[in-house]
Parts: sequence; structure tokens; C-alpha cells
Amino acid sequence: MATDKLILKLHDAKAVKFGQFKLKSGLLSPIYIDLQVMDSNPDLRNEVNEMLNKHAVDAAEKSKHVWSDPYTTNQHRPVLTCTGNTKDNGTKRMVRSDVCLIVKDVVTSGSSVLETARLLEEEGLKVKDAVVLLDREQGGRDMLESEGITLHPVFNISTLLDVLLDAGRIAPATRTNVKTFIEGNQTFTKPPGTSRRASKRGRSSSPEVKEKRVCKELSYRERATLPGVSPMASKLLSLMEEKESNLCLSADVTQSKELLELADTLGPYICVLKTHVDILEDFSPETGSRLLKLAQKHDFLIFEDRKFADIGNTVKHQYEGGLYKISSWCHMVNAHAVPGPGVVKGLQAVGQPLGHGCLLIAEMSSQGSLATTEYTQSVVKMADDFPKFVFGFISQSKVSCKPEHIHMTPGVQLQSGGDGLGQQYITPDEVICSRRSDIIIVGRGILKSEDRVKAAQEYRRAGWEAYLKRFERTQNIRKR
Ligand code: S5P
Repeated sequence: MATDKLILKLHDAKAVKFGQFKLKSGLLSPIYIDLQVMDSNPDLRNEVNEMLNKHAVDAAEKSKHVWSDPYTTNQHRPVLTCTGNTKDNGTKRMVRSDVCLIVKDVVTSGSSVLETARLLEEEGLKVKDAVVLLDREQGGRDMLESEGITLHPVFNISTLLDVLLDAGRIAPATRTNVKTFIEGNQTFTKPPGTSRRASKRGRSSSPEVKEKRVCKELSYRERATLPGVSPMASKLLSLMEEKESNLCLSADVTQSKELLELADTLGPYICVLKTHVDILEDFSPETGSRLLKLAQKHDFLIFEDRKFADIGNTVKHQYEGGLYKISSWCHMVNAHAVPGPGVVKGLQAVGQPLGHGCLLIAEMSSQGSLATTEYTQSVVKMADDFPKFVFGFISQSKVSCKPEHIHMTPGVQLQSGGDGLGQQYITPDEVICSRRSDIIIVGRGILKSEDRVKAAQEYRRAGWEAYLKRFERTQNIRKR
């Protein structure tokens, strides 16, 4: 009841708004939570703080630790609070202790809680719980759980919508609209076999147990030589480590000359060059053979982003025949899983004898994509049936725990945002560090830059530094 009252008060204070709001990510959201209104409403702020405090006490009790208020932290108590989300805010109030509980306002993907947790872990602290006012139910809870952090929201978006609907504050259509948005904009997919119940059982302060539950982090080099790794993944992981690049150039140009120039000038900085052969106005077999020579010269792989999505027999023809004879000049292709396993069987019949590989599209970067939750999990399961040919995923985050699988993520720019046609951009750091993908796919971030070489160098550096940061952190945490 207290929560319901608080929700209504937040709505009265216009902290919850409905309409069309452009988020920092560039997404258009039908709901906006503006907690800054509390700056001019101290009573409301006190109520929110009280509620957060109560939840923190409960969370601390469940974890068998004592909660202490951030402003009265007592060094003898084993729990530490960290109220900010930046290193400055977060560590200024820190006192050495074993366990830290993070308090924040709103959680969407969970990456900002995780970022704070990583900083604290670097200082030797364990973060097991996070208390938040609102969970937007967009994957943050599961993502944090996969990292060993339990989220304790005062309320979630479903409760908020139900309370406002029951109080006659919103129409049923508004509730449906927001729910559809939330479902279509999930930021994390639980790897198969990590159900919430399984995760809870596995939850323990023992590092061995945590190690088993959390996807194991290996370097690209270590993954390249795993016994079950496919030939394509092995080749790609080795050359990524060799070239210190996890950058895939999306060479979306319409002239062969420009494509070949891009391959020659940017080839040294990339691990993969991605094409859309059907947007070339002047494709000829020579384009394919010259591209292949440049791939050998600069040691990158060619990925034709054909997104096959038909029955096995048809995709077989599309892959090896027709005008483009795709299989004759590229090393990897991708496919939608919608038709079922037949699509992979058809492609495999052509590609596997050539040593080629295929990526399945598990998630898409575009707004309102239908490739979410259960669909994504089914795609990951399908990949398991083709371990020699399907070597990974096009996805927005790590969707498979198998280190043999490579994750490639499009919709990447140095600044987050969108393109007005549904594309949504996130940064290399978010992709590699927070969402734990392996390769950034960058098109217009480089192509529209005045100096493409400089831009490619910048993206390569950003992607690689994010990988090193992620890897070092997990190694440090494992050592403890
Ligand atoms: O979900 C996806 C999957 C792909 S392969 N979202 C995407 O944007 N892509 C492709 O990545 C898209 O077809 C385009 O070639 C590239 C992104 O280009 P950018 O210019 O937006 O970086």
C-alpha cells in the first residue's frame, strides 16, 4: 500500500510522464521518469529515501549483513552504501568493508550499477545487492543476476502501470503501449540454462560457485584454440588477437571502386569487412576476386550480410549461385532463424566444405525489433545443432555462454543515438564492456567521417581498449 501511495505521489509531482520522449540512447520512449522533480519537493524526496532505506535494510538482512545509512556509516558495520554512480560519488563516502550495497534511482539495462560494482570490486569490495526505486524491466535485473548482483526494486514498471490504471490516471491503451515498448526493448537475454531459480540456487559467496554460474571469461587467443571451436571462429579469434582489432567495417557503399578502396585503406585496422553486395550498382565477379585478394593482403575476413531467411533449398542457390556467387568470395554469411534449422542446413551444405561459417541473427539493433527474449533463446539453441558451421551471433549483447561462440554487434557509434529510421546506436565501451559482445560493427560512424582512416583507427582503439578493460577486470575479480 505504501508503495502504491508513493507511486501516486510521484505521478502527482509529474515524476512519471507519458507521451513521446527521446532518451539519451536515441530511443523514443512512451514513458519518462523524471526524478529531478524531487529537487523542489523535499517531502517527496524524504519519502523516497525512507522507502529506499527500508528496502536496503531488508536486502541487507536477507544477505545476513547489517545496513547502515550512507550518512551515518559506522566502520564496525559490515555493510557499506554507495549512493552515486560515478567513481567520485561512489567512492568518496566509502569505508573499507566486505560487502557493499549499491543504491540507485532507476535501472534499465543495469550497466550503470554494474559499472559502479566493478569500480568497487577493484577496491576489494564485494557487491551482492542493489536497491533501486524503479526497475524498468528491460533486462537489468537478469543482467545483474548473471553477474551475481541481486536487484531489489521498490517497484517495477508493471506495478507502476497497474497502480496508475487502477487509480484511473492512465488509459488501458497507455499501459499496453508502454508494455509493448518495454518488451520490444530488452537489453539482455539470459543465456539458456540460467533460469532465475537456477541462478538463485547458485548464488553464493563462494568464488567457485560464482565462477560456474557466470559465463567464463577467456581471452580471444584462449578461445581460438578451444577443442570445440569451429574453424571460422578459430581463424577470426586468432586474427583479432594478432591485429589487436575487434572492429568490423560495415562497407555499405554502392560502387565497387569505393568498396575496394575502403578495403585497401582500412584493411589494416579491421578484423572483418562486411558487405551488402546487393547495394552495389556495378558488381562483377572481378569485384569479388579483388576483394578476396585485399582480404589476404591485409588479413581480414569478408562477411556478406545477406541475412538469408528462406527454406534450405532456396538459400543454397542464393548462397552459391545467381549473379553474385556469394560463396566464391566471402568467408562468412548470416541468417535469420525464422525458417527453422533448414535454412542453416542449406547454407551449411555449401559453406562448410569451403571452411566458411555462419552467424545467426539473435537480436537486432533496430527499434521495435521482434527478435527478443524467447525468440533469441531459441536461436541460441539452434546454433548448438551446427557447431562446426554456426560460429556465433549477430546480437546486441552476449547471448551465449559458450566461449566458442563469437558475438558481433551492429548499431555502434562513438556517441549513442539513432538515425531517424529506427537504427539505434550504442558505444563501443557499452557493447564490449557492459554487454560483453566480441566485435563492434561500424558503418556510418566511419563512412560519414571526413577522415575515414582516422575514424577507423579511433573505433579500433575504442573497441580494443574496451576488450582489455573487460578482460583485466574479470581476471582481477577471479584472483580474489
Ligand atoms: O541488427 C542489425 C543487424 C545488422 S547486420 N542491425 C544492423 O544495423 N545491421 C547492419 O549493420 C546493417 O545492415 C548495416 O549494414 C550495419 C550498420 O550500419 P551503421 O551505418 O548504422 O553503422
